[in-house]
Amino acid sequence: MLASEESMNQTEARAIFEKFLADLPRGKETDIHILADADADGLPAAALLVRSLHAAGYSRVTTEARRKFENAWMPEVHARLRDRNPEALLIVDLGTRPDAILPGVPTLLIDHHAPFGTPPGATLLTSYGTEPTATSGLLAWWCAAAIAPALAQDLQWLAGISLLSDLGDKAPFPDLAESKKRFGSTAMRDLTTLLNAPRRSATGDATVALQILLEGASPKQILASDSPSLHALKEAKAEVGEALASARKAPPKFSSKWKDELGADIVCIRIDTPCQVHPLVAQIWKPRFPQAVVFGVNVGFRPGYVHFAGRAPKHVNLVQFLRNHTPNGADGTFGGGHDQASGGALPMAIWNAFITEMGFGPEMQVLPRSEQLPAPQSELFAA
Ligand SMILES: [Mn+2]
Repeated sequence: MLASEESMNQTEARAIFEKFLADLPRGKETDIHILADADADGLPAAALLVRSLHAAGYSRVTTEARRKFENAWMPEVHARLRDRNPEALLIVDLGTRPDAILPGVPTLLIDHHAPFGTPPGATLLTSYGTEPTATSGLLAWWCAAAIAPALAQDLQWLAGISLLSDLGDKAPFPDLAESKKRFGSTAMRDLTTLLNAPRRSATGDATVALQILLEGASPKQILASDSPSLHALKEAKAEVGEALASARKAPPKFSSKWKDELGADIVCIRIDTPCQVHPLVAQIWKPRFPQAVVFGVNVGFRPGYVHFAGRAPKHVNLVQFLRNHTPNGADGTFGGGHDQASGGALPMAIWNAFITEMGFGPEMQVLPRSEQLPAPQSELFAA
């Protein structure tokens, strides 16, 4: 939709959003459903959209967070969405692909990831290809400001959290510094960490995190609330912390096979946990191998699958490399994300072929659980 030399700015974003709303089949009575990513960018984006739409008089707006393993192009997800019988759909921070979601239902995708295409008939509001690249939360804040400006001012912290979560403390948007000043940088950071915990936990259910953002007045108010929801976030954070502590002990393995094409060595760290800590593992090891592509490889995240998350140095385009090497049988998420932060999920057999192709040996092969050899006996009991 946008040529790369154009820049997605607030004016364009609000024009796209206002046009989408103006075309809704039943105006402010339209049943609108929002499916958002479960992280601290997608969740604030969903909260901003719901709260501003309500404030603007759209009374029939609901939202949910993506569940573990889900994306917006799975038949199970489509079936669940269809059950709600929405008259309009917003798909937020979940990437964009050329395949239909709910055919015939007006759909707006708000996103900033490397696109694969746009579903037929859908509207795409993306900041991808513009520098700096606005997060989904910031795009949603621009949309909110178009229809409920006073509320958007009060909720600027939601945009700030999305910037902190996706782009870090140095995100080149004035909204971050401004919201830190208004709402407290420590409170914003602490809340960001808590919001990101449930989707990384073994259940991956971020419903509570979303609920908190649909109701909360500010980060400080939320953190002081002592509510069961806040305790649930703290428990998730402790669970993820434990999983990460053991995952970070795994040793790195190396391959130089694709150095010419990729411009970097590949480093794999293999872990085995139901928690979504493989992206964190890649991030933790990245400073140790600043010139390499680092993959956090999780063989225990989803039964029968291997999930991996890569982090690449600035001169490497990991999206392009992965799309060039997408194995047959991969789903449409392989090589999504950002140029320096991409990955995928593969059924075990396909993973084994893929990682051999990447130049790794038996240390990265996986076997179905039932075929795994018993653990070697300890020295003590050896004959
Ligand atoms: Mn995002």
